This record gives sequence, structure tokens and C-alpha cells, in this order.
Amino acid sequence: MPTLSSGEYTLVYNLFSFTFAAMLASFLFFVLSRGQVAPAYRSALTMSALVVAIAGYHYFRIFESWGSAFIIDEAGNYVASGRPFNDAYRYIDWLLTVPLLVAELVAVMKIGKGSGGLTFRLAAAAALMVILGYPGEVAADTGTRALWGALSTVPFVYILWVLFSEMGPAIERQTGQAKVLLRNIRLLLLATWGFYPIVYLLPILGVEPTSALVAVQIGYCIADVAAKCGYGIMIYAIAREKSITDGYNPEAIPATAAGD
Ligand SMILES: *C/C=C(C)/C=C/C=C(C)/C=C/C1=C(C)CCCC1(C)C
Repeated sequence: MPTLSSGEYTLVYNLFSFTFAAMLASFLFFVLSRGQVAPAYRSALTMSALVVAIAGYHYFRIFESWGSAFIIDEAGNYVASGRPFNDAYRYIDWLLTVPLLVAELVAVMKIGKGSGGLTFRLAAAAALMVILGYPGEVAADTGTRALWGALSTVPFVYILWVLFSEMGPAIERQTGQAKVLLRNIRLLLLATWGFYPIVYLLPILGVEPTSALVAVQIGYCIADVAAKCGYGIMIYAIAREKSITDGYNPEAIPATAAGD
């Protein structure tokens, strides 16, 4: 672990704290909003809630790990305590959440026939991408980082190909506002997921070890909030829009209560 200034250490510390809070708040939102959408779309919201719950737990652990990886020296700098900063939490989190994120997109589209196979292919590619990225993330030399990064890019490109070519006709078949929202969420996915490999490249691009450590953590936090909380809110908006189109009215008095 490189030595950090108090400012660098605190910046990452506060960002972990913010990201943890964002995951917690999003979890409550997704759970409480389930009743606002028709039953057919509730599994998509459940998956959103699972994603931020898993991420929230892992952020809590990353936050703890960051705190114990450093101690303050006499000059007020943060030096390695000897305990490792555990980056594996992030990859375990992704391994579980990234397949869920693609699955909820298929779930909210309700494309019917063939959606099981589509979900499986997307989820498997997502898991493979994370597994192949990990050895590079923890490698000390940039050559190894570049090699695994390149391998991980193969399933990444496959996912984008499926989203933009294969799922195109299914999106065009949707109606009204839901179609616009689905096009937008695909772009949000491209923009936020595309951010991760860029952050991953920073150490290869010759960014100083201290700045790279700080920048990578900041980058992944921002990307996670956008790709999990922001994305989940868009999934909710799509589900809500489609529920209304399907004639669902959350304000309607339930049949059982109407009788008394
Ligand atoms: C909630 C977490 C999400 C959405 C994580 C997404 C992660 C990626 C899209 C990671 C992609 C990578 C590459 C395409 C190559 C380099 C290694 C990775 C794993 C950073």
C-alpha cells in the first residue's frame, strides 16, 4: 500500500461512506416501490433491491478494510498498517450483482419466448467478464493487468453486442414512453459499464501508484452508484410506465377491501 496524504485517505473514506448510504437508501426505495408496479414487473424490482443490498454489504466491508489498512504516522500521513486492503470484496460483489443487472433488464422487458436463454447468455457472459478481470486487478505488474483486462473485454463486447443488435427489435416492439426509457437505459448501461474498463486502465496508463489507488476507488464508487442505484431507478420507471400501459392502477381499492 502506498502512503496517502490525509486528504487522499479521507476522500476515499468519505466516498465509501456515501456509496454505502446510497445503496441503503436505494434498497428502501426499491422495496417500498414494489406496490407501485404491476405484479408482472415486481421481480425486476426485487432484483434491483438484491443488487443494492449485496453492494451495500460489500461496501460496508470495503469501508472497514480501508480503515484498517492504514495507520497515521507522526507527520499525519496514512501509511500501510500491514493489514491488506481487500479488493476481492468488490469482485465478489460484481460477480453476484452484474448478472442480476442484466437479468432485470430482460425481466422488465417481458419479451416472453426466448427470454430464459437470453438471460442465461447475458448473465454467464457478465460473470465470465468479472472472473477474467480479477487476476489482472490484483496483479502487481501492468503486463498481467493488460492481459486479463483484454480477456475480460471479450465477454464485455459480447454483452454489448447482444444489447445493441439482438435486443434491438424487442425494444422497438415496445410502445410509447417505455420504448424511450428502454433505449435510454441501454445507453446508461453502455456509459456506466464502459467506465469500469477505463478506471481499470489507469495503472496501465502510468498513473502514479498513489494516485492510481485513489482514482480507481473513486472511479468504481461513482460507476457503482450510477450502474446500480441510477439504473435501478430507471428500471422502476420502465416498470411503472408499462404497468400503467397494461392498465394497472396502484391506487385501486383491493377486491377484498371493496366488499366491506
Ligand atoms: C455494479 C457493478 C458493475 C455494473 C460492474 C461492472 C463491471 C465491468 C463492466 C467491468 C469490466 C471490465 C472489463 C471490460 C475489462 C477490465 C476488467 C473489468 C472487470 C474492470
